[in-house]
Amino acid sequence: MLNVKNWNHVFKLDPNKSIEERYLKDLCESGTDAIIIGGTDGITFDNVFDLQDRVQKYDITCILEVSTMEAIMPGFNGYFIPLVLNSREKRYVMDIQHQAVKEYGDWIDWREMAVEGYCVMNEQAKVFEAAQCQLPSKEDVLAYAKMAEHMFNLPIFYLEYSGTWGDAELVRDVAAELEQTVLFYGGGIETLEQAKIMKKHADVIVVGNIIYEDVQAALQTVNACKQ
Ligand code: 1GP
Repeated sequence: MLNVKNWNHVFKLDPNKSIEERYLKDLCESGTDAIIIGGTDGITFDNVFDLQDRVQKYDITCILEVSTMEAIMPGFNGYFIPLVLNSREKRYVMDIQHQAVKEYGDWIDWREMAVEGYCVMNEQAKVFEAAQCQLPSKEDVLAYAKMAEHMFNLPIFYLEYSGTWGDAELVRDVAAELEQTVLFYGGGIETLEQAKIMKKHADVIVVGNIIYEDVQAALQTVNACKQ
C-alpha cells in the first residue's frame, strides 16, 4: 500500500485552474512530500493528463485523488480514493468505489492505492454539496476518526475544511484518537504561522487555494514542516 506515514506536507493542485510553469517548478522543488492532483469542479481527462504530464518532469511524488471515473489514468505514483464518511448518501461512501472496482478491479495495482476517510467540515465547500454531506458535531467527528482507525483500518483520515480555516482544537482531539491512521488536515492555510498551528496536531497539512492567490505564501508553508 502507498505509504504516507512519513509525510508532513502536500500541495493540492486543481486541474481546473491554471498555473505558470515557473510556479509549478517552485512548488515541485519546494521540499513538499507530494503533489496531489484533485478537485471537485470541471475535472476532465484532458486537464488531469496535462497537469500530470507537467508535474512528471520534476522529481516529486505525484498522486491522483480520484473524484471522477472519467479522469482516471495510469502513470501516477499513487492514487487516493476518498470515502466521504459524513455523506448522507451511501454512494459517496461506498457505491461509486464499488462500481469502479467492479469495472477496473483486475487492473488496479493495490500497492499504489490509499483510501482516505474524508470528513468534510465546511458547508460552503463545493465538495460538501457535491458529496451531499451533513455537518458533523465534534462527537460525530471523533466517532468517525475512531471508525477510520479501528473499524475500517483506513490509512488516512482527512479533516477537510477546504476553503476555510478549521478548528485547531478539534484537529488536536482527532489526532489524539489516531495511532495507525494518518491525519490529514486541509483548509484555509495561507501563512507559515497557520501551517505551524495545524501541523502541531495533524500529521500532514494540505495546502490548496493559496497556491493560486499568492504562490510565495504557499511556498512558505513548507517551512512549517522543516526541523
Ligand atoms: C482542499 O484540503 C485542501 O481539498 C486544501 O484546502 O484549498 O483551503 O487550502 P485549501
